[in-house]
Amino acid sequence: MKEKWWQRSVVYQIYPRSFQDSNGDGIGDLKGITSRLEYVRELGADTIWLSPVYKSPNDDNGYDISDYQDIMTEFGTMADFDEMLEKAHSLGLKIVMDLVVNHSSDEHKWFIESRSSKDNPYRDYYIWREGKNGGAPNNWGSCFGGSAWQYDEKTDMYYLHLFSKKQPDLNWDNPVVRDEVFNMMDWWLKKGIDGFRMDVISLISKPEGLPDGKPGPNGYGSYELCANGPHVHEYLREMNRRVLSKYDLLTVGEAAGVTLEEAKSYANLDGSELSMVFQFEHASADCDPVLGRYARQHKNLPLLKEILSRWQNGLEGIAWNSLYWDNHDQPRVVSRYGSEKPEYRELSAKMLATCLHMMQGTPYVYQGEELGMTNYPWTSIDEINDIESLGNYRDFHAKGLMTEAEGLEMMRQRSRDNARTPMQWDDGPEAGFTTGTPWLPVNPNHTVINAAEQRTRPDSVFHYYQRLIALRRELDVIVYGHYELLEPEHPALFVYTRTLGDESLLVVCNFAESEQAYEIPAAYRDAEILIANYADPAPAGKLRPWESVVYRRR
Ligand code: TEU
Ligand code: CA
Repeated sequence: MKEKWWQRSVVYQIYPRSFQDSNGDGIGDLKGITSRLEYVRELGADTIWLSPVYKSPNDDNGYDISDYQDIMTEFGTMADFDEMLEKAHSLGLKIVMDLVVNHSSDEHKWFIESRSSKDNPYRDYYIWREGKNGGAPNNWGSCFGGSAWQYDEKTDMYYLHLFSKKQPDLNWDNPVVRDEVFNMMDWWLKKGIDGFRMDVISLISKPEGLPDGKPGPNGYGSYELCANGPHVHEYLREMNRRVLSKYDLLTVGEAAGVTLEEAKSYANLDGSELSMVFQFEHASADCDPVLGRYARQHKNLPLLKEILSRWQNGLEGIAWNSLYWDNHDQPRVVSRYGSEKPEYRELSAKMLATCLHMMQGTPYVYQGEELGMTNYPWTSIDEINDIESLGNYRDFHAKGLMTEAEGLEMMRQRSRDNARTPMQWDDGPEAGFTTGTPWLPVNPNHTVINAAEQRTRPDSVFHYYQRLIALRRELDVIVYGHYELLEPEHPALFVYTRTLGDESLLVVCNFAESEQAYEIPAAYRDAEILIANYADPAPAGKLRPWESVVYRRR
């Protein structure tokens, strides 16, 4: 099969609000991004995924869009966007835009029309239902806490919002909605962008009759039946036929609730739907079994290995994987699976990078991950801005399931704001992110973790990522090699091989702060070391804290 460009790519995700401010208002912007494109090039990523930059009242930081063909006031103008795109292309960087079309903002003109009367032509752009037994049409809870239904007095009906009440869900069963979305996508593609990351695309097709869901701890029912709903593949194939297939794009569907079987359709190599999906199984491997994501972390390495390995083996030759630890919704991986201790922070960041970047699929690096940035030391829930962790905390707190102290600990471990504190460019005031007051505080550790310092130090996390990215360009075995997990039950070691013809890699990662006894398989004893996170060669018979080594045999 002919290689698609995105099969060898490494994508760098930019969360514009927190990347680089250019005018001192404390909010990152397009001109700021343009000024930092060389940095992304230097790292070696070839594609940028840009979180939403569209017009938005910012109830959910741009994931609530009020005009899909305009730019958020705080981020600049369409001319700024065009300039950024042109410069990116001139540097050989592709730009993938976020596409948020499961819902719009309630301030979008479609919704303003829709809510104005029952017979408005835009009424069926959204999902309106009569109340039931004096309450909401069903028991679904919103992802951000509370009910998924908002009562609207004007027409005495409820509208559905799986996220905030300022994010009403679009009605994809209406063919006119699909026309609107596809035309808008085409408009951006004609501008020359290189693909889309599709926000919660797995949720666009709602189940027939909108049945009640299994009640969760907060008292609301789950809307899980919306995931991979009845027509989702039909709609994506239509999108593919009418829009995507006319261009050479990277498309990645954010697919909450996706299973391996479903992914074989979404991300099939036949190109009928999308290039790949973001699955959530491995990102949920450390969640609380009862309260879910917004509770204390429960690490379980054998489970994490089982999930990632199942996806590696399950999609091989059929569909394509995405690979990620961090994004704007996840806590920082160093704090999550590595160590924040000064003596181990960089070792663990490099080990985690090795473990992911040696797998099959397209790796995504989230801004600051390449520096080993960490979670923020929040001291009060009042400091949190993130609508999701706050909403979930409120529900649990109201039900007596979480004290305020537990809530604060949860925020430190899990809040999305850990990923959203400003990018740490240097050790100066506000880490070089802004000359004003940043919208979220800069992590005090920017005096030791910052890009300026790491760019000049050869053994930094930054340079380690740079090498991993370069290796993927050089070695087919990293792109295509068959994956096999070794030591599945080992509680601390993540060990696997990649094999392509006569060439093979052995990847050994120690996920613990303690030394682990380990004899490498005989076949690799004389193998060359491709990359390792300790300066001196791996000692025989053991792995040191957070050590990772990749052996190469030919
Ligand atoms: O995220 C969807 C989503 O389901 C996550 O918020 C989810 O709750 C969590 O990450 C996994 O358990 C997307 C965007 O990435 C997010 O920033 C938006 O807030 C959300 O959609 C709504 O647009
Ligand atoms: Ca700004």
